[in-house]
Amino acid sequence: MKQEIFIYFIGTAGSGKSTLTASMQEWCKDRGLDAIIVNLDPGAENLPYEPDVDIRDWISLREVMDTNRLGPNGAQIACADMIALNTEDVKTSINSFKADYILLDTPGQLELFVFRESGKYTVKFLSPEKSIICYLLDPILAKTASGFVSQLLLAITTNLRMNQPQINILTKADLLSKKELQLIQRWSDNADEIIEALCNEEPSMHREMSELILRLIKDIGGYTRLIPTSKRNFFGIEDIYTVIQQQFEGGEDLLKD
Ligand SMILES: Nc1nc2c(ncn2[C@@H]2O[C@H](COP(=O)(O)OP(=O)(O)O)[C@@H](O)[C@H]2O)c(=O)[nH]1
Ligand SMILES: [Mg+2]
Repeated sequence: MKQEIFIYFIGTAGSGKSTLTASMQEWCKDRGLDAIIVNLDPGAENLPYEPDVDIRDWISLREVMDTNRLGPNGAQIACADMIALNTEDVKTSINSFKADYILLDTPGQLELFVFRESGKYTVKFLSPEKSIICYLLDPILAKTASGFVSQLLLAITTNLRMNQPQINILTKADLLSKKELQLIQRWSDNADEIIEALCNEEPSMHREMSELILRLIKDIGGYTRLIPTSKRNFFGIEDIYTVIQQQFEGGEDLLKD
């Protein structure tokens, strides 16, 4: 019996979605795990992998621009909405592979998938029970306390919109010094530290306001330890795999055979 776990990679533009999708498939293949990649970005260019299922087979950004006389931004939005119109075909194509893990790379701009109805609809339609979101935090945007907190708020917004189990991941760990990585991990562990850091960074910010924001994050459950990853040496991929297995405990761990 195939597990058919749907794993979505979501994050701001350039956060490393396509790269992590590619690394995860390679990591799975090296261990004999059956993972396919679905590209859900109609505007994707130069992907670092060969998609098994590709939304660009049904939707062409260039065609939408030409036919509707839209600029690239308008066309991206139209294309994102069109994903929902093609879910039936995408599902049929995915099912034909009978894979255990379906890795889905989402559109470059997070808002195209998270804020519009089409993304939510697609996730529900493809697999209402066995979907998990990997939310990617870009360390370049998370080095300062206020940057880190705004990234966490985006992660929560994604959780609120998609309403699926979610893992928060800190990508590109190789771009951080050991000290910077430890600091971000401490922030993700300890609300008091981040409040302190916020107040030091922005003395004009009311302590009360930062405490309220942090309490909101904590209460909603977005305050979980981040999993750091890097495209170098598959760093962190095993940790992601372990959390996914724990999430769907009913499924057997295919590595334990
Ligand atoms: N140093 C480093 N660069 C990375 C890593 N992951 C992604 N990148 C780079 O970040 C840029 C954006 O990555 P991409 O996967 O296209 O991001 P996407 O827009 O979220 O799909 C590319 O130049 C990648 O090579 C990483 O772990 N380490
Ligand atoms: Mg991408």
